Amino acid sequence: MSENYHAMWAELGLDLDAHDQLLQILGNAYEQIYLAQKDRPESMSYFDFVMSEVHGLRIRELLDEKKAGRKIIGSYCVFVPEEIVLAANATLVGLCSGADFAMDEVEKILPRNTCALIKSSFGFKLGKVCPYLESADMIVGENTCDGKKKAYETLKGIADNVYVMDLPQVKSPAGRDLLRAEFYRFKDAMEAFTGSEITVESLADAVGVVNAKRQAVHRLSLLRGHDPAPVSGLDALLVNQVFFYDNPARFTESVNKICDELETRIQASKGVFPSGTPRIVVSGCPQAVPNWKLHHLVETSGAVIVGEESCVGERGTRNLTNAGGSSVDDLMEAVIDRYFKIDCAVFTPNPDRLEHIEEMVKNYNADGVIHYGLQFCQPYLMESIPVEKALEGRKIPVLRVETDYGSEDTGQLKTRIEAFIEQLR
Ligand code: BJ8
Repeated sequence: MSENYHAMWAELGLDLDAHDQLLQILGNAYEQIYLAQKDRPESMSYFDFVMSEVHGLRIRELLDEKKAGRKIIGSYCVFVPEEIVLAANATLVGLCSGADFAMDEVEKILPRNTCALIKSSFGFKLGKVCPYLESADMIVGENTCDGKKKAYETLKGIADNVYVMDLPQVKSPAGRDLLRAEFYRFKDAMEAFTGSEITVESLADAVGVVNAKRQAVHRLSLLRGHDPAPVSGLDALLVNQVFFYDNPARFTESVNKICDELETRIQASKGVFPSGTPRIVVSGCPQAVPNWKLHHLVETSGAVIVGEESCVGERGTRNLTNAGGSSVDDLMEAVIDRYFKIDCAVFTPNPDRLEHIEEMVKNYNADGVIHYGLQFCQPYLMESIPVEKALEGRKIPVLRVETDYGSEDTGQLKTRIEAFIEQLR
């Protein structure tokens, strides 16, 4: 980190010793996993910088925004509409949930058999080590899986200003009506909270900003379809992770810059792995920073990851919002349409997800799929069985992996992943 941020972190109420320890672990992991990669695109240096300052400079920027009167809104799910947040003159940030922290404390208030992502979000709060959470003026929870739903009830007891959004579980007209009602309720809540009315101009601008960000990520996704792969899955995963933290306009510009460089690489047939390296699509639970475990294991075992069917990946970014509306209501309908297409496993039934996995396999020339399920995540673990059967029926090899954020199972996982990659050769 280029400067000392201790005073800022202390003011946010972080536990400085614990936070220093966390940054040390994060820094070491980044060095061993990211910086050890060969032939990375030069423009990834921006993302290296972002990561080195993820709890420093970016937090200072958010605090400066707060001083200037802007509200910071934290979330744990891609269902929270960034367009509405931006249009109300606020900033949306993803909250820390990708590493185990303060687990002893967490297990006093959550059952042991809760998924790592939920436990992690509580660990960052109880351990006082997430500056995003401590900077947030409002935390938006969403009623998706049962674990999150019940966890937000508990979160209200340990964090201020938790707002819970209800969400449908069925893609029916009634389900869409519920999403509409909840997005309008959220719009009203944001306007009241920020004191800024959402106008046609502010909403249209916000739709444009978020669409541009998603378009840049789509551009990157398509470039990953080339053989040899011009960028590693690890680096592409990082871009998808930073999507949730960075200033949107700067992020878009930086992703487009990488894409320019990758296009030059593709013309020169330059890749990060040799042509013919087995290509894998990962599908399943989201992987938040610093959860790089699966990608690291796969890419140090002789394969390359060419796409993530995940909320930190295409499920979160794939559809754009129709920006053509000429009233707030038109634009709100377009936003609702866009979010109603998210094929999270909490929906029942959820056939679109299977179609999307197949489409990704085809578009990115993948040889197989690894289904990534976090231990105790019922929606994705349940769905992994029919997904596996359906893909195998279409002759697409699948490996189902169930894991957590710990390192105890890495040896065993690596053996299974290596055997799967052999099968793809
Ligand atoms: S839209 S995937 S970001 S809910 S891993 S907490 S599902 S038990 S994260 Fe998600 Fe929104 Fe859906 Fe996407 Fe529950 Fe499973 Fe834990 Fe999960």
